[in-house]
Amino acid sequence: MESWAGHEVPRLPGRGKPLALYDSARQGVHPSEPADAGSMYVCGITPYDATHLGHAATMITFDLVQRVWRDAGRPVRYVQNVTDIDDPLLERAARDGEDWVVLAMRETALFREDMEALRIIPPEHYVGAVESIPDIADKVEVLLKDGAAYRLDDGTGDVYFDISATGRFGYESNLTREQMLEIFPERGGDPDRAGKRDPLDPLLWRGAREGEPSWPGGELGEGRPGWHIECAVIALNLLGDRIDVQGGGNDLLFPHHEASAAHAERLTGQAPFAEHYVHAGMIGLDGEKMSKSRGNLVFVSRLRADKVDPMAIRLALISGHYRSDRTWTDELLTAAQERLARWRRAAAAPAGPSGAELLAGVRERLADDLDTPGALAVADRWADAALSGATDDPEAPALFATTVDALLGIRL
Ligand code: 5CA
Ligand code: ZN
Repeated sequence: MESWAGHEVPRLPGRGKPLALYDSARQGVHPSEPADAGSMYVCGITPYDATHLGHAATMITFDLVQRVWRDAGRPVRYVQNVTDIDDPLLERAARDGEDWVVLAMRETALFREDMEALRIIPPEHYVGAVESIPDIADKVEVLLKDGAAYRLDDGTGDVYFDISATGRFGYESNLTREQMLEIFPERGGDPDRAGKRDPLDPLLWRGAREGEPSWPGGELGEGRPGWHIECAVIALNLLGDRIDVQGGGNDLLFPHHEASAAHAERLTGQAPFAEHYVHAGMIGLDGEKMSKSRGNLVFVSRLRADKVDPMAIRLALISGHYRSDRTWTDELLTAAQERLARWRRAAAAPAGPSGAELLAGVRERLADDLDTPGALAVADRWADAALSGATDDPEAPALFATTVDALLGIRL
């Protein structure tokens, strides 16, 4: 699938620090120092509605990972998916009397535009579920033959993964079985489906149904893939058996990332699938998670249509730490607009305090689990001093602009 257009990322003098990131599996901050290129897989949109600020915040988080890795001298291999076939897409298309393919194409096109406006560095591979179906079907067949999956004998052709197949199910989310059983049905799982070995076993392949799209699945028969196997297979095919970062919002901690890790680990015989499982906090509105199903959404495209500078949206979203669940408010946006204007004035000042110290400070904060509030505080201090007439370094305003462009994605 086509990705979006990138922007040039300016090079900074010297080299950034190695990135330490919080890993949900180990429940702590650990160095992420890929030996060669850093490999990252990020769970992308299910395109049944426009990009909202929650999606944007998650995409910005992983954009920062990419920027910090690059600045530390690591090339990056980055893959993102589009879940362009799944129940929510079909349900929305049916509700609106629209062709699901047209809906998916339109919303994916809008997402690309939003990503470009927000200056998100595009993934090397942007991959749809539909185009991956032959590969996914192959891998489901392997799991079936291997005894890690089973077909229900109710004539539907549905295939499930046996969560006991890796012997370590649960290590990624660190949830108790009770917690898993509670969350599973809220996030697309079907614990009560008759004939499953374990209520938590996730769907790998859904046999064809009347009135639903389906594709040839070889020995599996006609059908369509389950959600978790989609991400496992796309990541394995394009990034290899082990990846540095598996990313997404914290709504994917369980079951999505737990199940895709288990699928990948059983297929490769290696664990863990990802060195770091990185989860961005949920952006909410009026105290509730922003989600398509709740309908409490602020769309990036709406703000852009209202002539809000995408750089202010970006600044507002990174003013909180990526891991914390946080709320979008008008005040947050106003504060970001004011900060952006102040930074622009400071970048146009004739001189400022030491540019080298500013750069070192921003690098230091970002390398510490992407501490953007800390990085913004460093930049604010520099900007305030430049605006109060500090004259130490005439090169500093230019370096300030390059620093926030390269490391924070904020073009002044
Ligand atoms: N297609 C699947 C992932 S394979 C999916 O979750 N799609 S999504 O459209 O619901 O979300 C796209 C990305 O945005 C995911 O990484 C998800 O975790 C993240 N996300 C969804 N809602 C929010 C929110 N309110 N705040 C922050 N991130 C969010
Ligand atoms: Zn995913």
